[in-house]
Amino acid sequence: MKLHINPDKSTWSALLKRPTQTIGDIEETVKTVFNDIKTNGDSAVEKYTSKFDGVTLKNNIVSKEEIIEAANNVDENLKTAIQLAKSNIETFHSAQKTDRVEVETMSGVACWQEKRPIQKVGLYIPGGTAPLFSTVLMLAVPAQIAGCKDIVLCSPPNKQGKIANEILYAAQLCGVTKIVKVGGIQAIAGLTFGTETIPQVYKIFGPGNQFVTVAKQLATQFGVAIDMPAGPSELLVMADDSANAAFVASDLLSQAEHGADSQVILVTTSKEFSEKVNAEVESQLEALPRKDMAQISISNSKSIVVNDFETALELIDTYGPEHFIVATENDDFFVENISNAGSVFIGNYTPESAGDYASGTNHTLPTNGFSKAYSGVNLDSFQKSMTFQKISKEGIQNIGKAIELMAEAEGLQAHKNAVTLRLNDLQIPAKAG
Ligand code: HSO
Ligand code: ZN
Repeated sequence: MKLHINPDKSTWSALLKRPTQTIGDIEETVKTVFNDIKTNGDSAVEKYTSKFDGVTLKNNIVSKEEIIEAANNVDENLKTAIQLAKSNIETFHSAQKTDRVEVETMSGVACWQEKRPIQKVGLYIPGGTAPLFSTVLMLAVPAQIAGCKDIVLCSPPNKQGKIANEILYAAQLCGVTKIVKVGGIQAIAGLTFGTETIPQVYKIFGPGNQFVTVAKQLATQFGVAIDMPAGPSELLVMADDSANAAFVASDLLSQAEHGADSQVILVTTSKEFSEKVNAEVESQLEALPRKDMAQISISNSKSIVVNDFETALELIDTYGPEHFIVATENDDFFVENISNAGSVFIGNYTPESAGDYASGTNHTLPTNGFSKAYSGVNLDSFQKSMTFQKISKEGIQNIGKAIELMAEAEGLQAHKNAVTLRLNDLQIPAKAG
């Protein structure tokens, strides 16, 4: 990790720049696939699945038998672990339910706000060599708690035409209603337009490579909502001499192993501590199966030494990390004052892995500085707030005159009439104000 000591504020934005993403000509490919699937449905989906995933599928819907077989092939201890994680995620997300908000703004004018589930949601789970089935829990559990009716999961098939057993097991455990073997752009296009086999949905969730990310963005142009713009994983650790250098190094590596484009940053008030962490990173890295990937992301990562906690806080808020670990002698200072972070992990015994898998918080979080304005996935992501109002005869008399005056001033006579007719019906002159 490259060491930067007391960098001048004028250099922060260059220092904190994320590794560049090359969107380039991806957009053209995405548009072509979208058009094709919009016009030709499943036959186009089949074509792209054989082109991009190298397998031709006549039927891409996962059957009940396949799910049972997959569940039989998941190790019993792993099933218990998945159930524990599911239970914690359920507990935390159920607690996010809110009561309806109801007020009478004036006598006879009742207004209330209530959450209603998004009826149809699509969950995208990437494939690859190590499919991250934990993401199934993070998306399907809140979808089920929110009460979404159609929960469609799409994941690319491997060369044998299969989805990983763990993904299928987790999906059935968490109430997914339909599983389709389809990945990449074709999955997102299918969920956007609907095909004979892929149901159309109102909102698409989940991580993915650059093609999936661009496809999700294009989906929004067709009226489909998405969870958030996704990017490579990030972790920023704030630590001082009171932290454990080996623990910190293990946390940094845990994110670095996600991919060569992951970004990890250490901010510390102690140069000596940063050197200890560096040595630990080098030695722990050696034993990692994903060493090659982690090494690239570590070589792009930074260790930043600052003079005091105030400067550290400002720097962290400027970066807005996806994950923020704080292990210092005064964690409260950071916890109370941090403005921009997707998820915060506090103290020496709170590894980021806990939130990735099992503590209960969600691991689908804003990257690329989006934590400045976006929330991570939570129960609200699967619901909408709807407002209601009911006005009594007394109520319309109380607000009628104000509406009439405002409508008239805006030149909207029909708006005014909608009130006037009612007031006339009551045959009582409206009160002013
Ligand atoms: N850290 C990743 C999520 C994940 N980690 C899944 C392990 N499995 C992005 O928050
Ligand atoms: Zn992770």
